[in-house]
Amino acid sequence: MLAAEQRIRLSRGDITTLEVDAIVNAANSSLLGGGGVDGAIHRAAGPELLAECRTIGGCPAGEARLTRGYRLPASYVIHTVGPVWHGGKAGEQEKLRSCYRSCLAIAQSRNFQSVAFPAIATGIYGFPRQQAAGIAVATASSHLAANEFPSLVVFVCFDPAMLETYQAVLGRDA
Ligand code: AR6
Repeated sequence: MLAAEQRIRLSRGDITTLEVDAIVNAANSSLLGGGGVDGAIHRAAGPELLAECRTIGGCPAGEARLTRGYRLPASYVIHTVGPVWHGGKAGEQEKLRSCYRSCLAIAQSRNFQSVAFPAIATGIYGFPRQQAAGIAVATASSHLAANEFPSLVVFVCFDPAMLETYQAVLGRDA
């Protein structure tokens, strides 16, 4: 097993194009779709994804739920619900940590090799980017140090500024 650091990769672009075992969706608690990455994932996966999401009955912030990937190149989607940013004194950091932990626990329990994450909560939900990237990397590193799966975590950055933020947090380029 590679060291935790070597099992983290950065990628720039659209998460819906990635051929991984699972991509993570930054959903809302209804799990019935929305804007941002959630909208892109539902568009690319097709209406079967929404149909499966309807059977789940929602998901509280900080937790995660698994569905199939349908028309996506990824086999599965792990839907998680980030915290809405209210200034940082309402438990937002712990909720975001819990999102990453919950998704990674599903990946471990299903023996997934590769899981790709968007920057959960940093768009419409307004979580500060640098703090969110720090939580993402720290939570993934501690999971990877203690677990065999996933073998690889990919952090997908939708824009160049987000890529720079993750590069700074990781102290390397890719
Ligand atoms: N691939 C990768 N990253 C993306 C993509 C994409 N195709 N599209 C956007 N991002 P957001 P949130 C980045 O707003 O803040 C939805 O309506 C984006 O640049 O998608 O958790 C849900 O239904 C940002 O860095 O999610 C919820 O109501 C990151 O993904 C709400 O938005 C997350 O931005 C969730 O808000």
